[in-house]
Amino acid sequence: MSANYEVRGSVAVITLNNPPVNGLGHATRKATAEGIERAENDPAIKAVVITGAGKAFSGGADIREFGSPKALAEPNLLSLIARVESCSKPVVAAIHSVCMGGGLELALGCHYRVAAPGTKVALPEVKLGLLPGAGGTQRLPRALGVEPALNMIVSGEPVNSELLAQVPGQVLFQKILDGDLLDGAVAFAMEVADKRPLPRVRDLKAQHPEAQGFFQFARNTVQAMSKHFPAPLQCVEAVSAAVSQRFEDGMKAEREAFAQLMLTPESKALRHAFFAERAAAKIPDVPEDTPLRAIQKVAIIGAGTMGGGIAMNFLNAGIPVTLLEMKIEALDRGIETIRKNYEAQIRKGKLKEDKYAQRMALLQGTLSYAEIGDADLVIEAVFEDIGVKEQVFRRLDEVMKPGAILASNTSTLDVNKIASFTKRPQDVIGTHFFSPANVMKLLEVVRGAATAKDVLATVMALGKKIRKTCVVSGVCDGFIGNRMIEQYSRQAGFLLEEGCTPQQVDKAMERFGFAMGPFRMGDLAGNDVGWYIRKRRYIEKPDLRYSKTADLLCEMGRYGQKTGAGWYDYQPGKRDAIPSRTVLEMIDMHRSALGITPRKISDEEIVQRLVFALVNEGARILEEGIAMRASDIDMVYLTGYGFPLWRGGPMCYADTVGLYNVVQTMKRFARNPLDDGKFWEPAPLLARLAEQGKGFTE
Ligand code: T1G
Repeated sequence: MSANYEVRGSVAVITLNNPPVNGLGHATRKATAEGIERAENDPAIKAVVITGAGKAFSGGADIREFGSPKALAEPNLLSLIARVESCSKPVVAAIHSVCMGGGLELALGCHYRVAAPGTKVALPEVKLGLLPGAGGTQRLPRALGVEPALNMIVSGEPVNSELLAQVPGQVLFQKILDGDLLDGAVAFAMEVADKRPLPRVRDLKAQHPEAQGFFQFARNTVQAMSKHFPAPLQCVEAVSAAVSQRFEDGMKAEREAFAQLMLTPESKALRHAFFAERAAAKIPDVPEDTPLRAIQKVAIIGAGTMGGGIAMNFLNAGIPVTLLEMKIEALDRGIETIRKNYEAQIRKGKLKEDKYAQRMALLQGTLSYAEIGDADLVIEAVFEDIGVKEQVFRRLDEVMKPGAILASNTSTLDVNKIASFTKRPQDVIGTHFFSPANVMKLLEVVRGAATAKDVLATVMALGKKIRKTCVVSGVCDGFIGNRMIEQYSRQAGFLLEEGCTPQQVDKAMERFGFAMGPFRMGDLAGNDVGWYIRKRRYIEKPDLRYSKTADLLCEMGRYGQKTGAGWYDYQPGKRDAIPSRTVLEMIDMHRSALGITPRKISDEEIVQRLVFALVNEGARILEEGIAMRASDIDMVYLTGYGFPLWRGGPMCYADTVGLYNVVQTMKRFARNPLDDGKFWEPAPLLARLAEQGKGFTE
């Protein structure tokens, strides 16, 4: 698939045609350049229109070509755009739906641009750790103005074509065309067919009245963002070159910056994350055209924090929800919490009153199972105890209509066991939401041994509809995320015993890029959650060593923010974590009881012990088939646990470090006299890949 050529009267129409989003791959670039050549050499042709087939004008350079010779094969994007711009006949870009990255840069090389209303326009390269590398940083400031152009380039966010067309002095869009875009574009092309000289964006001046001050302000603004990856600052410098240098020199500066950024680990990680998110939606043994079950009504059992948050996801997507509780006080409290959440969003200007009313109108409460029998999907969000789950699922099996999907929000329990409480295990699945459920993007979709393929496909599609990143997990204790975080938490506890303070560990992890270190995270989620799981673990796996510090903390009633004290102290009603003398004394006493003399531990060791603990358990999860691919594990950590996006997730990060180096470092940790000699045993898959010099995500 590449680009089609047709003639309408005296206008040649070149249609980019590379599904799904007309990525400007080599074949497409070549066919487009040939189309320009053909139109230029045909005396009957007076003008050219370039448009896109299907759902986009173009999603930009074909990122699947990145790193392959195809990306630079002539005509590369730069030479194609130069060819369009040098055409002796007017070239009009007819833009609809999506026009991004290299797609917009191609349009900027055209002499004119017309767009359909609602077209989303963006230069999102910065989100891939890059900058626009085909003239975007030089042409957009000339076409749109320096400030709006820089905002678009540094944010990477899409903007509506109508909005851009209103920018004073802009020449990005000559027309916003209602009706048939191609007809309108051909008519416009005929209108300008004889106009000369042909307007080239590159001939314009990019100007800003106080350029020096403006760019210094811009550098300061992006400084924080650029702390972890260089792209945002490079974007500012490239746009600054558009103002201070000749076009050719600015293009050269852009090209050099692009080439450098392409090689950075951060850009590789961000591109990995981009594809990882899309790969996670694919289930090898479930065809993409699997018929889905209709989900018109959802019921949720339990109106607590999780149940209420889960309900909001469906209300936000316009799906009616019935919330079921056992007692009216709990039900009222649950509905009131949802109301308060929405009202807070209204106060922050994130939600309009009419939308709030629409959503609340879709919510019903009930105390009776009889009233939820007609729901297409029911999600249980009750106490994390298998006995309670059994009662609920036996009841659901009695009342739910045939074909209803029965989902559990369990965070660790055995979904197969839960399915066995029903006569319809094929309709049972796990939907593990992360707290706060209406905010966190991650949804672990837990596939039971009996879960039907259409049930899995339906829940995955529904998850996308409620704007979640769905990752399929097999059944094991903790699924993917919590199973790995348990090893991460074990190491965090050992670090305390060996000499660290909670704040030292948290700061090290936050400097690495985590949204929150393990101890602040525990105080937020509730330290009693882990305590409950460890009590179960001590019985199930008595030989598994844990630091006692977390238990001692809970025995002091320090569950975290919800009790006003945890690993840290908190002022009443505040969330600022204050280092706690009480906790430090507890840790000191515990070290003395163990006969441990605390030692100085580097940030590097802290990060390696916590992240490699994740990696090693992730390798086991991969090997057991609990996760379908390493990049799925990365998606879990990027969207559910605050792992830094520009490091691509734990498995991608391990590849960046090199698995050989990871294993060697683990062997060094295993020599720690305080280590139990088992923790750092490399997972067989990790050891094998390291031996072979391979990575998880290649
Ligand atoms: N190249 C190749 N494939 C792409 C693609 C691209 N640019 N964008 C999306 N896809 C694939 C995606 O992997 C998925 O494939 C399918 O299209 C649907 O995607 C020189 C160098 C365009 C807004 O960063 O933001 O130009 O999984 O599920 O929700 O300066 O895709 O189905 O096989 O996201 O409708 C800059 C990235 C490139 C745009 C459509 N462009 N894409 O969203 O569908 S760098 C981008 C998006 C560049 C130049 C530089 C979105 C979308 P599959 P989807 P969607």
